[in-house]
Amino acid sequence: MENIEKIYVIQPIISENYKILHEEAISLIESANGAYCGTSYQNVKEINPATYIGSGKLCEIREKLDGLEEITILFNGDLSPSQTLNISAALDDRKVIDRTTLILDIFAKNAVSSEGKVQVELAQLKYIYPRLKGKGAALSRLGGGIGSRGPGESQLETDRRYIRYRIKYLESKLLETAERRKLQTKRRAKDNKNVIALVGYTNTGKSTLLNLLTGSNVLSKDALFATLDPTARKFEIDGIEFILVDTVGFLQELPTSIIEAFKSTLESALNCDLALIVADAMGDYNMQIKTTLDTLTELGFNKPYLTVLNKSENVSDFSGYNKDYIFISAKENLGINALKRKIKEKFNEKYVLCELFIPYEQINDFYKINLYSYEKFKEYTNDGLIIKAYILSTQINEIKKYIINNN
Ligand SMILES: Nc1nc2c(ncn2[C@@H]2O[C@H](COP(=O)(O)OP(=O)(O)OP(=O)(O)O)[C@@H](O)[C@H]2O)c(=O)[nH]1
Ligand SMILES: [Mg+2]
Repeated sequence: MENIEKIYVIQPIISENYKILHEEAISLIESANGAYCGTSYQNVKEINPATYIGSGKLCEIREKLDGLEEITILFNGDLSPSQTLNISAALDDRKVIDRTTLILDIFAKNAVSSEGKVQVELAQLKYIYPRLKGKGAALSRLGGGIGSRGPGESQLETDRRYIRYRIKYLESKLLETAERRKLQTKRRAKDNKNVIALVGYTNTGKSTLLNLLTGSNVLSKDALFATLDPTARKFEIDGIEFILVDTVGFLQELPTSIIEAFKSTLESALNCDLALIVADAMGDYNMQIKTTLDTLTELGFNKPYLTVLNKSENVSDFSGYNKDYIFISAKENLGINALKRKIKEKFNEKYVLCELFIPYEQINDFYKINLYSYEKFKEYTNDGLIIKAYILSTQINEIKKYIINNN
């Protein structure tokens, strides 16, 4: 069994949301299989360029931890390479990691697909590269445990030139996959596949919802960043087929190196026809929705979306919420029909339900219609075919002459 690493948190207080950031740090530690063992808070009015927080506070922390062996320090913010080294030196040479390193570590632990692994390795190398300038101490400490897992591990001891080369290589590999993905998206668009993307803050229940809607069994668990690879599954609402895509979740202040690395996977979800932005009704859903929308905007997202508040099984008073939110509980299977109705409403702008009569002489036209319709009902009569189907509204003109009923 893996040795459980004890992690002590230094929480700088810079903005009002430090409490949520701290709670998230504890979840991140658990998601990395570490054991949280305490926190020192520090007000930061001005960042100390050498050590971020003041040296007096570092002395205090050193004394507090005195005699305790094998404790890793998580600085819950972003440190420069020299700050990492200086803090480590001030704390009896303990191992110091920052928030990005911890997040990258979880990504490395959870990456399954080869593309996911490439993306994580790239983000790790890009993060580590400027840090290799430091003293040998930084490198020797990357020997194992949290902050140094993952595909990049064996490369960490080698020189910067190799890492530069490796970054180029991984980037070109990702470009190839991105091209393939573009083709797949084009093909889906050509087949008029309706793609719905599940996006939102991490741990809000996106994968649980995917499992419920599509009868699948993808990994869902109480951990941050359980899902890294996009998963696509089919499901139907009243005979219309949809493809539901589950993706990596977001977190406030997610390092840009990670967003950059996962851009191509996220883009495939962003090429959807509709996005479901999932948030936690019992959590800080305003922050979650804002973080999600901000990240999506950064990625050029401009598709219609519905906001879904999950985990709402215990919500009794809905008056404080925005009236456009759709409340569900993916775990308790509540509100799912209403959600499906809303999804269909969105797509109704795209489809018209029609009844058509096609004489057998023109039966070839039926096969054309088939390409862009969803059939509900079909009957072969003496003179021709009667079908009831959802037809793409953009294609209605082509088959106008066959319509006998249009509602
Ligand atoms: N109480 C409650 N818990 C839920 C509900 N839906 C999901 N969960 C739990 O929330 C946790 C996270 O669920 P996931 O489906 O893995 O969440 P996710 O958004 O896919 O998370 P990541 O992939 O890690 O970003 C799991 O422990 C689920 O069992 C719900 O409706 N109510
Ligand atoms: Mg998930």
